[in-house]
Amino acid sequence: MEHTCAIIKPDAVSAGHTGAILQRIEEAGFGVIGMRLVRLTKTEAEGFYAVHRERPFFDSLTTFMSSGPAVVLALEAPDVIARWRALMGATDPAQADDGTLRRQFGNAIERNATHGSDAPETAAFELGYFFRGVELTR
Ligand code: 3AN
Repeated sequence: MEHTCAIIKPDAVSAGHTGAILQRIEEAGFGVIGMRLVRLTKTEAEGFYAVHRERPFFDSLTTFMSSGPAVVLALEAPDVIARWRALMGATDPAQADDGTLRRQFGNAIERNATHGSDAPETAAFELGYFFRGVELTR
């Protein structure tokens, strides 16, 4: 079994796509073992995206991620890191394949509806960031 941290970003939550995205997650067969509605502070968003601190879009990205409620999920399934990233599609919604979440719900490379961890190490960091001290089980 593998775990990943998925986020329904503020653009998708405010547009009313939370339910549709959760339905796609359930249809994919991923176990939802943690779920929180969070309103990140700018500082919390900066901590979450610390690996991108030197990127030119860091300030804009963390401002966006702290602009409204987001839904953070802990997902469990075999190979879920790659499978969730496949369901999301490419980072830029304009480049994402038809049928992917970012194609359907994303607006721009920054406002791209969803997040997913990119490796087991980042999944562990990100799940610890949002579910520290919480037992995650089915
Ligand atoms: P992914 O989320 O697909 O792994 P990363 O890790 O390269 O993509 O980027 C993290 C987040 O930073 C993306 N989800 C996106 O919101 C934002 N981002 C990436 N590239 C850009 C860019 N060129 N301009 C603005 N925001 C970006």
